[in-house]
Amino acid sequence: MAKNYEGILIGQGLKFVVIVSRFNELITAKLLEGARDALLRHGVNEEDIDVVWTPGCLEIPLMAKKLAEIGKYNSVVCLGAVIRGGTSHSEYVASEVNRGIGKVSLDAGLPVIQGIITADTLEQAIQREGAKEGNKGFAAAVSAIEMANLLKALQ
Ligand code: INI
Repeated sequence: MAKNYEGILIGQGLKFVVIVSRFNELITAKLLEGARDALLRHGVNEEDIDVVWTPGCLEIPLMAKKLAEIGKYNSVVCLGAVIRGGTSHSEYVASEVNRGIGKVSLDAGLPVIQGIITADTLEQAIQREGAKEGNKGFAAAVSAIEMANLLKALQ
């Protein structure tokens, strides 16, 4: 019979770092709140959560790479907000940050979780940080716990 592997949603004993972008801080501060809430409510100890702020989303992949290399964390959670109406190079920012986070995760062999909101308008972004569509920071943190435990289960 096939054996199923799943990541449990118990965070006790796991260490996380949340990278959060200051750009669009109105939104990203709420994503951070959601991520912290999820980690704490799933049993992660307060002292096992580090938070690192970057100027914008574009700086997140490098920071994620450096933090993954330290070897201290079970997962890195990346939070940011790209609002298309914001500046002309928002498309570039969105695609680079997604590509970068994916690459860091594969290179490091560590769950580096993408919690970047992309939205056409500020209003749409607000929906995604807790108003109607749930908080993407919360969801990203839950994925981080699940993936960290799944990797442990497979080791
Ligand atoms: N950074 C973001 O986090 N979100 C954005 O929407 C955004 N836009 O649209 O420009 C943005 N730009 C800044 C970028 O991340 C860098 O911090 C900046 O280019 C300096 O490298």
